[in-house]
Amino acid sequence: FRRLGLRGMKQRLLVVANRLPVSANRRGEDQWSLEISAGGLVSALLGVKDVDAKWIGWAGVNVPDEVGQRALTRTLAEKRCIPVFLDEEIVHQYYNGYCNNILWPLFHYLGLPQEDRLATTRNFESQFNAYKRANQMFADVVYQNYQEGDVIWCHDYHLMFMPKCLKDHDINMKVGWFLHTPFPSSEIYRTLPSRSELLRSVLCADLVGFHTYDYARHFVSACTRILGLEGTHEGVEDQGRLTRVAAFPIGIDSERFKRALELTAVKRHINELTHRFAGRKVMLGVDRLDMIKGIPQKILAFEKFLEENPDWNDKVVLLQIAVPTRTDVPEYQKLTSQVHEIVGRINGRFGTLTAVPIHHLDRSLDFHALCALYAVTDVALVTSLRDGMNLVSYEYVACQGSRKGVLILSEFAGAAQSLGAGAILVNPWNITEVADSIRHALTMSSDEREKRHRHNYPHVTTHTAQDWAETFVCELNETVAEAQLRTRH
Ligand code: ADQ
Repeated sequence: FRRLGLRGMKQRLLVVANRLPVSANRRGEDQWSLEISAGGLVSALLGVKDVDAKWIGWAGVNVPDEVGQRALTRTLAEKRCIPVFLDEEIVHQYYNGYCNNILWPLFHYLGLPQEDRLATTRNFESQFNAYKRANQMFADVVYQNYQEGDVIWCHDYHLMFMPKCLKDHDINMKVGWFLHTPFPSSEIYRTLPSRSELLRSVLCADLVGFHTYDYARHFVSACTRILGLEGTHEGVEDQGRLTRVAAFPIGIDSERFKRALELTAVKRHINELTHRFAGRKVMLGVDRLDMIKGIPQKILAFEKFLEENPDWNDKVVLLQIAVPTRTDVPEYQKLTSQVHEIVGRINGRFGTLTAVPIHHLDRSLDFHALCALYAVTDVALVTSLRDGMNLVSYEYVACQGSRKGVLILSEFAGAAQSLGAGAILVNPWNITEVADSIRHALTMSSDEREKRHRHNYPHVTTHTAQDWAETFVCELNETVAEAQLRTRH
């Protein structure tokens, strides 16, 4: 039944996420151009085929005028996207404030903001109110587009208040909510002032999903400890109503990567890169420039490796591709300068007139360039301090069909649970351990690389994004059907 999935299904799926999978740029009063945006959720859902799905979300721009809003709505409709229009003030309070300044660091174990603690405490209530208002605005757009029987799939920490908004409107809506970040231990979560209200809202969903069993367990224990509810092996029970809670590890569209590697343009790019880095081993990091990705820690570990292994100095290069995000936030600006400073120092220290050990790019790469880079990489370094899953590790493995390169992977990324046996797992805070792992990876025998690859490659190519979405939606349908049966009896 599950494998029947969404194919051929008449049922419509409304995917609701903070951001639409495109960025909109205004070209004239009523002219817009669209660009696919980088990001984990986008990559995952792009891999889902044969689904009658529509996206509802914010297009990432302020459009105060009606002409512009109507034109953008029309342009987005061609991509099956429906915009939610948020003004600058609400974006500031809801998105920059509550989502990115409070929930994001908290869910990644960085705690509530430390600096300017009083200002945060003072602003907290107005930001939480803006968060609820914004969630209500997303829900309003869902009501306008909802048809009976639709499945509504809400995504991520931006929309924790949506299940309540939707069920208050119509208790019969089928509502699922999936979290792309970790759900932290209840000891961390309970510091959040709005902890109970958010949990109660999420529990209004029929199905609540996480990347790993651990995150699901943390969520259930938060409900038990904070709300005093009963956790069962199926989920959380409140006065006879069950909210199903389960793990649905995300995947990628591995075929898309494999196909890209067959293209002439990509093969040419691979040849150019191979030529460019001839005689050196290539190490690669691809991350959004975010504190959770552990980029400074990774570069410091690489420095330690160079320090302790002078014979490798001009035989290895680290390519770090970091796409800037949240560039208007001072902490992110600080992180960018910190990374630049460390890279500059290391290149000054270990570079020669003809080569530097680190190439750092602050930008996004197009898909084909990314595939070519993955293909020529001997060692990928994923050193997130915390990460819901981490799709870069999956993408790297998918492009290693012939090279069988080594993945060094943080034990604090959700991916460690699925790719742990094939990767070298590290504690990213332990720079010595990461430096040792770099040496191990660079000198690994082909037998060992082959063995590790044999573990990870089948996993990445069979647990795809499409499976993930199909499993979630089928489970949601089943959960609702079972609940209806229970109420009838
Ligand atoms: P992200 O934090 O965005 O996603 P990740 O899972 O690594 O992290 O996905 C990033 C995506 O963006 C990948 O598809 C990657 O190829 C792309 N990308 C990153 N840097 C890029 C660059 N410089 N150029 C081009 N493309 C780039 C969130 C969670 C993750 C979770 C995903 C999916 O934080 O933990 O795995 O959602 O649920």
